[in-house]
Amino acid sequence: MKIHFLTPFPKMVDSIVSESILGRGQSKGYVNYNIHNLFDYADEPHCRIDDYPFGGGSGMVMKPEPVFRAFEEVKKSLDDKKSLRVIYPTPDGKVLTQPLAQELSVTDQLVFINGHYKGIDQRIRENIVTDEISIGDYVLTGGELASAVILDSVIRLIPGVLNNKESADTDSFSHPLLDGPHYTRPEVYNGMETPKILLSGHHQKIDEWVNEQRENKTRERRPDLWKKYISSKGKDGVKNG
Ligand code: 6GU
Repeated sequence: MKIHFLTPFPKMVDSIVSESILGRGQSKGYVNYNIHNLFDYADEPHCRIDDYPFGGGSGMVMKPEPVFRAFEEVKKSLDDKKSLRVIYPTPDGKVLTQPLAQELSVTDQLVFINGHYKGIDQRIRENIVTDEISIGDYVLTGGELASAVILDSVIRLIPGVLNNKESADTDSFSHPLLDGPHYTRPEVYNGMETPKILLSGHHQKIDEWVNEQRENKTRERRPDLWKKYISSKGKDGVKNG
């Protein structure tokens, strides 16, 4: 997978993609990151990438020229026979979900456009961007951290990036219930015990216990997921569909 970032903060993006699983994805050869500094595509002598909004209002808007020019440069290295998604992280986008991460993880080429200030000129959104994605209902100052969240959710799904022990297929959200509790050695730590059932060796009983824990947690914390779960199971008298 080839990944490009257009950003006013290239060092921030570099530090994110160089470490951890994202960095490993590149060193193992599954992905390739290319970071483009938007200031390199701004007009001399002031090299401004933002300006006041037409029509007034607070906050600055990112100018179209640096982004269109940087995208033209990126296009030279894109393969138009391969799939491409151009992502603009924004709080007014559609919310990132596991199915969307899965969809993006099978794309050959991704471009992230990182906005700042009040946002980016609408013409960029209409002519370059294919996916406007939010990572939740709260506000961040810039797109870099949101891009990192989206990217992390995508890269870990590429086969080979995670090893078996980190495997993605038992995650919450690849399952209709939230994940349950986990314990490891020591069996008792400072008087805090591991539930006896987990040490019993009765696999069926353990599965039942874990499922009950997951159901309780989901019912308490995520009524939205719980509702979907019971209706798909026809539980509590609620029928399918
Ligand atoms: Cl994707 N970007 C910014 N700047 N803020 C956000 C967001 C994205 N998602 C939630 N808040």
